[in-house]
Amino acid sequence: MPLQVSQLSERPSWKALKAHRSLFDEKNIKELFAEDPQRGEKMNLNAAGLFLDFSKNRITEKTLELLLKLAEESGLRERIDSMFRGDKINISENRSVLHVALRTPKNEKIIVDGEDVVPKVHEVLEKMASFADSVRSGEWKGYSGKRIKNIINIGIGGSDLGPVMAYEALRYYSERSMTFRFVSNVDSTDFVEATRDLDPSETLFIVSSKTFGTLETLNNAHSARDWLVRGFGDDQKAVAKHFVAVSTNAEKVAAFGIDTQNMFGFWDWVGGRYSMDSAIGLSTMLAIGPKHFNAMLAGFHEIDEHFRTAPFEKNLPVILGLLSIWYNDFFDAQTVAVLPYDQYLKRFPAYLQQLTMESNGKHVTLDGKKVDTQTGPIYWGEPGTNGQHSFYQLIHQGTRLIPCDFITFYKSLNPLGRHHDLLVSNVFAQAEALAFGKTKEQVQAEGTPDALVPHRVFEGNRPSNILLADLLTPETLGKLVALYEHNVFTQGAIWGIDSFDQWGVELGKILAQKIIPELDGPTTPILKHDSSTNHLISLYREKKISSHE
Ligand code: G6Q
Repeated sequence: MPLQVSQLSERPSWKALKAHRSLFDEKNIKELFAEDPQRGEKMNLNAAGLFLDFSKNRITEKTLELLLKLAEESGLRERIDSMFRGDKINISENRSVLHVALRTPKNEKIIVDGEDVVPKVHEVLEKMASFADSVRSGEWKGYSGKRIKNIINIGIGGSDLGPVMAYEALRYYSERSMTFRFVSNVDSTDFVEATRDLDPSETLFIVSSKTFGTLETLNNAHSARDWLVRGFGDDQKAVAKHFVAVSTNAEKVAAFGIDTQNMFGFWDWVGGRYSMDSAIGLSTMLAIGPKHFNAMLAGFHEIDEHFRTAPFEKNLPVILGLLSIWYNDFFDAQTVAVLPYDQYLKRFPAYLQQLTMESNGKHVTLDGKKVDTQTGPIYWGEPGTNGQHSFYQLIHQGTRLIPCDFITFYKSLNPLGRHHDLLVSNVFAQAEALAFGKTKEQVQAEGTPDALVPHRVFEGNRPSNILLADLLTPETLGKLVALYEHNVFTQGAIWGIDSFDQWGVELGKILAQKIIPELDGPTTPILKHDSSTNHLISLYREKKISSHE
């Protein structure tokens, strides 16, 4: 039986890990490699087409054993089974957490509230595919009979980051005769810049919003409708051919004026940040076509099955999750850097920021008690090699510990001369330098003047993982995303938190609603905020009025 979730620091394995951690005050990664010459060949995993080298970590076999024990004591197995069974594990919203159902093959069943959800998933996928085919082939025409050339996804947070990331990641496979843009920010600049060079008669908007009540998305959607209708001489009938919606809320979609025939649904058991493979991925399917989209789903499913069935010691997401816990909770590492060495993955760190930090940025356990350990680390990163010429300095020689995940591929989608070898050599070199550093003796041997030696010493002992796959395909992208989804799940299960709610986002949505009329109302409002907020509101009104005079 798992212990009470609030007693994490009391678990025997946690205490044992705490004691075991002192070993690494004396022993660094270099010494660990010296002790076992085969370490680099042993500490890796190869599953579902992904290869993970985790040998350059501050761990021994004993560490792994204790971390795996922690996973067991924390009831991880039971939590995984609960998720796949469709139990309502998002307890603060009383919802199932079933993004895994979005990629479940047709012949399998997942029952939620007495109903098999798998046929519903495939029904929507088929509707998306026939729509995508008709737009891509030119069969679906705009109101004036022109072919649709531009797709604009309007959404924010989970209804934007996944689609943007996937479009960028899979651009190689995209229909190059079409233009794809993403509008998310309520800052009008976002919408204006996205549409400034487009012809409304060739443009299709996808309004993506789970709730269809999000301020940013609805405002952008209204501006989009005005822009479109203006382009058709104020003919409102044009909307039907140029707007589709992705939502769980048919009523609000209809109220906005989009025919629910042109709506693609999903369900409350799909969290926003876990929705890029639901109908929220409609822009992705329009870009890459149904066949590639299905390959992406197959990639997701392969990792789902691996996560569900592989023993923990061979389970990629479990090992990655445990390593994060190790540094976050036992070494006070506050962040994890994700460093994709593939230009197409340039938005992957931004996508992961939401996935990881919205999921595990929690301060109470499932039973509502304050956590007694640290929870979610800060995820951040940039594609390589660019980061090497900026922030890597701090990772190499700063005072903070920043575990890194390097991601790269054996092959390039755009082979060109020596570029790919140079790219990959940088991954290997960075990880090597981080782990092994450069000693005082090595620096001196290079003839460095004494005064400069300390500046040129690299302590090393900086941990990293290297994740390798064959080629960035839709299938591989699905695998990578599922890998991090379940890594996040593993961490959340150990901390005993609800990784699937987001009350912090909800608060922001409510607070802004209160201030809007105070900024744009015709009469001076009576302000009842703190003195700073009151002053800022008054100042803004004053400047706004004076700039209009
Ligand atoms: C994700 C969050 C959040 C959400 C956005 C958009 O998990 O819930 O980022 O996706 O706030 O919400 P809508 O899709 O409802 O517009």
